[in-house]
Amino acid sequence: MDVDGDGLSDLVNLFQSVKSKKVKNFAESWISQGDGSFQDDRQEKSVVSFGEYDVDEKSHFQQRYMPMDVDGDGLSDLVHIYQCRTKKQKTCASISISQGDGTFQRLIRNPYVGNWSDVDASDARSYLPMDVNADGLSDLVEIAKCSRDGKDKTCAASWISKGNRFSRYIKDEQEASTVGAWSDVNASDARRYLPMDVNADGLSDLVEIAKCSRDGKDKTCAASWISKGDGRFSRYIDDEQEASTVGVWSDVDAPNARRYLTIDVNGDSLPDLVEIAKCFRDGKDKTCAASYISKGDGSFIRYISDEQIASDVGGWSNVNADDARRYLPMDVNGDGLSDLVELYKGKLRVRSFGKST
Ligand SMILES: [Ca+2]
Ligand SMILES: [Ca+2]
Ligand SMILES: [Ca+2]
Ligand SMILES: [Ca+2]
Repeated sequence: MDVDGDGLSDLVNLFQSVKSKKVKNFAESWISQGDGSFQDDRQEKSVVSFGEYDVDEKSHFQQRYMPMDVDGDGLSDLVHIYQCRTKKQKTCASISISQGDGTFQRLIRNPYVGNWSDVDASDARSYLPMDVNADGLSDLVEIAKCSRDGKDKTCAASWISKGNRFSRYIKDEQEASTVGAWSDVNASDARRYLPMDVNADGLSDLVEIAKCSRDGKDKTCAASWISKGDGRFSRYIDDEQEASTVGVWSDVDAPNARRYLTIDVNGDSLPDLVEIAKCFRDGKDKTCAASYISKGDGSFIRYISDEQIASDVGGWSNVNADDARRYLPMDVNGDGLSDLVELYKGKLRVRSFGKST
């Protein structure tokens, strides 16, 4: 996220501290220097406090923060998603607007953005920050279990940013769009959704990453759900379009679970999919990145050829281990191409990725 609006992606560290039975949330900004390094150069201002909870209140570990530009000024704001205090059956979203100096101004209104489901429940809902109507204000898309024609499905409902609040598109009764079958969130075949503008029309779409079967083998498939600009999503071309294969399958809860990032690898302005998976190089376990290029029609193809060897992007650590490596796509040097930032054991390393030379 860009904290200070200089076009370089910065890092924000969110953490909690417990004191006298109170849990406090903090945000600490690390500003990108454009050379791959990050500096905590806001001194005492860099740590900002957000909300306070009783330690006994179950909801304190049920909350999430999302970086997104709610008011469209180019500075990433923070949205806090949590169980509403009074209406316990609802999910609330409170907005903290970035002031551009590493601090955030929390807005008073806490509008609800859908029903509540416990974060650790099998039908936990998730929220994705994305601009579904291309007005420059980042919206929230709620991914939740729904029922259609007697079957469990995954539905996406849009909550449109008005700059200082979110409102359900058109009206509360608008039916949420179906974006695939349902799989329990904590199941080994849980599906994941990535926001990305697949067809480059400025409206952010959804890519569904799910287990599929091809020639009798388990694979990972990517299916595109295109934003219509009115809060709805529809399957590219038609429901029969076959989802693209984007690697073999590994269980989502396995130590070698593969991860997917959206990065424009070939610089054609269409975001592509990068698969992060365990690989074996020179007798060692490594982390590899393989690219699947978006064709702009909802499909993805393996870069160059199936035989292309995936790039090694660092050592391997199990995904569910304490020292798990994390990879973040972000434009560190402002050249418009995403770089891959590897976070591990308190260290940080930047690898340039894609077509930049
Ligand atoms: Ca903003
Ligand atoms: Ca929007
Ligand atoms: Ca689009
Ligand atoms: Ca591309």
